[in-house]
Amino acid sequence: MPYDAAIVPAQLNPELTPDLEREVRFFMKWGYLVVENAITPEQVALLRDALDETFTRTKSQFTHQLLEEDERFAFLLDHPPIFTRIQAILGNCVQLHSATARVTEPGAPDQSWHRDGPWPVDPDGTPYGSIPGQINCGYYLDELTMQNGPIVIVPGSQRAPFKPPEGHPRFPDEKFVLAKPGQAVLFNGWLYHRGAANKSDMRRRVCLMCYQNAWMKSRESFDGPRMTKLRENGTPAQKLLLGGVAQW
Ligand SMILES: O=C(O)CCC(=O)C(=O)O
Repeated sequence: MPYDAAIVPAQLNPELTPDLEREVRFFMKWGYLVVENAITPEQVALLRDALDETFTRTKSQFTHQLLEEDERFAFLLDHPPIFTRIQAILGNCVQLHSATARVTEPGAPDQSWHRDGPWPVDPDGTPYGSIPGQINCGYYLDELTMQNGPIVIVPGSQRAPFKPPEGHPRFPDEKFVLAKPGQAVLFNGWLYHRGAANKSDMRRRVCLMCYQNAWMKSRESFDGPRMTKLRENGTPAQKLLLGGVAQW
């Protein structure tokens, strides 16, 4: 399958500022990073409107292929405050795994602990050095509280060479991330995580943009009209993100 070789980055790693280096170190140690001012109040309002309209249409807890649903989601693909950090951690060869919105209704129960990928983990990687690289970015559009169900994580668990337990038992060092609209929560797909029960009387809305090494398989095909157009006419990074190198 031919692909445009010009969309393949010339270097694997970008140059990092000292601040970015510090954030990368934090992420590598703990498996998550809360990014302040990731989106503006105007962008929060725009995403809320777009997601509310999408949810009215689909009536579905999950919206997959989110970027096809509404033009207002499009900027999330390579939104600089996040994409810069994704590239700082994963390198320049990055592909989108999926773009999803999740609307958690009042009364929704606790999610079980899970990892997003099926691949086993070894903290040492393989002799070659490979470790599956996938980072999810949650833009929480409602302030997370202990009532509406924060995302719960076990910092450092991305390196555990065993699966999380079934259900949602407590971990002594679990952390309830009380994210605010405007912040974004980056988390390693192999971090033990779960959304807590929504005991409030309001919906809890999140857009999840999931990135990975460009050589991993994506969940979504990005073959709807909006993304097909962008893969043909976008920047080299956008083309790569949307699976511009499908096979080689
Ligand atoms: O709802 C959340 O905060 C986490 C979502 C999640 O882990 C998932 O959809 O797999």
